[in-house]
Amino acid sequence: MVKGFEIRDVNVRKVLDSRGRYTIEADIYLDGAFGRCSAPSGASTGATEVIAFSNKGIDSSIEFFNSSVKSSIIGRNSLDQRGFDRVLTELDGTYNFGLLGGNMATALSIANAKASACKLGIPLYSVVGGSFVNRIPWPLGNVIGGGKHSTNGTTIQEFHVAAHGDTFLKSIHVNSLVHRKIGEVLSAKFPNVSIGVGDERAWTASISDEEAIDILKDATEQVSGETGVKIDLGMDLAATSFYEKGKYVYRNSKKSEDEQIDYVKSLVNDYGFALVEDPLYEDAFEGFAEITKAVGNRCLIVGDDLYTTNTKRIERGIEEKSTNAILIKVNQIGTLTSTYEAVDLATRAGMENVVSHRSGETTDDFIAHLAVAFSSKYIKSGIIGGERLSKLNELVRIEEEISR
Ligand code: 2PG
Ligand code: MG
Repeated sequence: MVKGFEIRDVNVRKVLDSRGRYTIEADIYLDGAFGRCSAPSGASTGATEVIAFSNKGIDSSIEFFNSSVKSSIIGRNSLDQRGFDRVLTELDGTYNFGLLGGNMATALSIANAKASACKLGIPLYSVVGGSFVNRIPWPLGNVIGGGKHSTNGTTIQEFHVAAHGDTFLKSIHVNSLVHRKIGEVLSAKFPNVSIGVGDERAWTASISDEEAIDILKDATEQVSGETGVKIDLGMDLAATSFYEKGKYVYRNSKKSEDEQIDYVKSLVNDYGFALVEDPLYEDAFEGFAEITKAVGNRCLIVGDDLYTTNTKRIERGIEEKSTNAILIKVNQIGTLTSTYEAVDLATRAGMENVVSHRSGETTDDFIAHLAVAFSSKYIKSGIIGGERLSKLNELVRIEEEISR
C-alpha cells in the first residue's frame, strides 16, 4: 500500500436533504486527509434502481453498516476504489443494496474517492477521470415543471434550458435570466394566483404542457436575443410517472404508445428540442429506438429510468439502439465503480452522458467533479437554490482551474 492511504476511520450519520428528509453522510479519515459525502434522493425513481435505504428504514442501514461493514473498511487502501466498492457490494450481498441501502453505499464510495483526492492533493475529477480531462459540460437546468416534483404542475416533469455562454459562469447566469423571465411571464399570465416552485426550484403552475412549452420558447428567445447567447431546450418527461394501463395520461388527453412517439417527434421537430429524457415508460426499449431513429441526429434521446445507470440495461439499449445518451446518477446503482463502468460502456458505444442531480439534494458538489471526469455533454443540476448552485459554482471554479 502506498504510505498514508490506509483508511484509519469511517463514520456515518443522518443529515437532512433539500426536501427535509433524512439522508446519509459518510466521513472517511486517512492520515492527515479526509473525505465526506452526503447522498441525494430521488422522487421519480426508476423501478430498477437500487433502493435508497434498507426496507426497514435508514436506521437499519446505519445499524448494518456499524455491525457488518465498518470494520472491513478500516485498514483498507483508499486508493483501491474498485476493491472498496467490491467490499460494499459483497458485504451487502443483495442485488439492490437491500441491507446497506444505495444511499449509504453512494456516500461511502464517494467519500473514499474524496479522501484519496485530499491525500493526493489533487481534485476529485482528476482522481476519477485522470490528468487530461478538460471538457466542461453545458449546464442543463429546469425552468418549469411538475410531475412528481410538485403538485398540480405540468404532466411533463421538467422543461430545461442550457445556455452556451463563453464561460460556464456566463451559461449559468443566462440560464438564471430565463428562469427569472419565466417567473415574470407566469405571474403576469395568472395575476390572482401565486406561482410556486417544485422540488428542484423550477416554476410550477397549473398549466398544460403546451402552454409551458410556449412560455419556455418565448422566454428563451427573448433572453437569447438580449444576451446573444445560444440556448438549447430540453425536457425530461419522466414518462413512467404518467403511464397507466398502456396509456400516457396527460391533463386533458390520453395517448397510446404510437401517439406518444409521434407527439415527442413533433415536439422535437416543431420546437427544436436538443435533449429529450425518458419520453416513454421505463421498459419501452423498442419505442425509444423509434424516437432515436427519427430525431436522434439532431436531439439527444436520454435514458434515465430506462437504464438506471445499470450496465445490463445499457447493454440492452446499445443492442436495440434505444438512445444516443444516458443519464448518470450514482445512487441509482450505488458505487463509483459501477457508475464508471456504466459511463465507460455507453461512451464506447458512441453515446453521450449527462451527469444528474436528484430532486432531493444535499449541498455536496461531487457531481460537478464527475461531470468533468466523465466528459459529460451536460450536467443537469437545476438553476437556482443553494443545493443546486453548490455544483454549478464548483464548475465555475473547476473551469478556472482547468483553463489556467
Ligand atoms: C430525474 C430526476 C432529477 P428524481 O428524473 O431525472 O431531475 O428526478 O431525482 O426525482 O428521480
Ligand atoms: Mg429523469
